[in-house]
Amino acid sequence: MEEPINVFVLGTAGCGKSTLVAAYADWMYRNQYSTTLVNLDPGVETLPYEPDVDVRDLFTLSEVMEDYSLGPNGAQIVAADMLALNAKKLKDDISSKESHYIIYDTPGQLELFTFREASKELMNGLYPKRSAMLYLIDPFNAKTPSGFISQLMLSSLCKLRFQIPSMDLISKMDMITFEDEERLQGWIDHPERLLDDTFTESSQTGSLNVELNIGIHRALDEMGQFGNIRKASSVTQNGVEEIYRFVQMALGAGEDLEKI
Ligand SMILES: Nc1nc2c(ncn2[C@@H]2O[C@H](COP(=O)(O)OP(=O)(O)O)[C@@H](O)[C@H]2O)c(=O)[nH]1
Ligand SMILES: [Mg+2]
Repeated sequence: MEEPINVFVLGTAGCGKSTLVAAYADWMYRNQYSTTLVNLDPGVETLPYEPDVDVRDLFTLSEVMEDYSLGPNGAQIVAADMLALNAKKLKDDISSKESHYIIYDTPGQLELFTFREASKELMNGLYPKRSAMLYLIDPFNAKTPSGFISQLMLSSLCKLRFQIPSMDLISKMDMITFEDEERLQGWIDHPERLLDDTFTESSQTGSLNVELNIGIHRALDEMGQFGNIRKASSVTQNGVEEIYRFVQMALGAGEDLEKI
């Protein structure tokens, strides 16, 4: 069997990863594409979908806390490393499902997944050549220019770390006001407006660092960060089909998967 397509959903805590996995899976099922859902978050209590492969069957965060006498922060670091050590086991479980499409829900703490070597090892131990990622931007963390820029920079760091095709997606679109949506779209369509607003925002704090603002803006622009931002809602499912199209194109998988 050809290697399956793998989609990793990344983003800061609470940005809507697990909910998007549920919405995406729902869309896939309705279109009769076979899909395997993988939960990589050992600390999550309840999920809005039924995982087919679940890291919590191997270990949970509370077990790690107890076994190693650690608090939640220390346990999360150990858990991130344990995830990589279990890459082979996870891959065996995933491949036993014989699905063409795998969606991964990643741990709540983005920095643990992105900045530790273990996560790269995990990804490399799975299907690195057939993997893409979705970086979710929580619109409530992107209300100010510096908030939005921070999200774009985190997304760039994820791209730098994993070096796989990536799509930025503003989540929870059904929750934001028309004004907030207009402002965000204005920044996406006219990045120079974002730079102007950054100056206004920083000057209000009395510590305007012109070089820093211009340098970061230029770097994001040169990386093409502004040209590739989409919007979605897991409640209305608007934007979900676009994710599927993006992944198919990005991984050279053609227009459509085989139906079940
Ligand atoms: N209205 C609405 N709520 C959402 C959406 N996506 C996530 N949420 C809510 O945001 C909260 C955090 O979502 P969750 O998926 O657990 O975030 P995670 O920590 O990134 O996995 C939950 O209360 C979700 O119900 C969305 O598209 N629309
Ligand atoms: Mg989650």
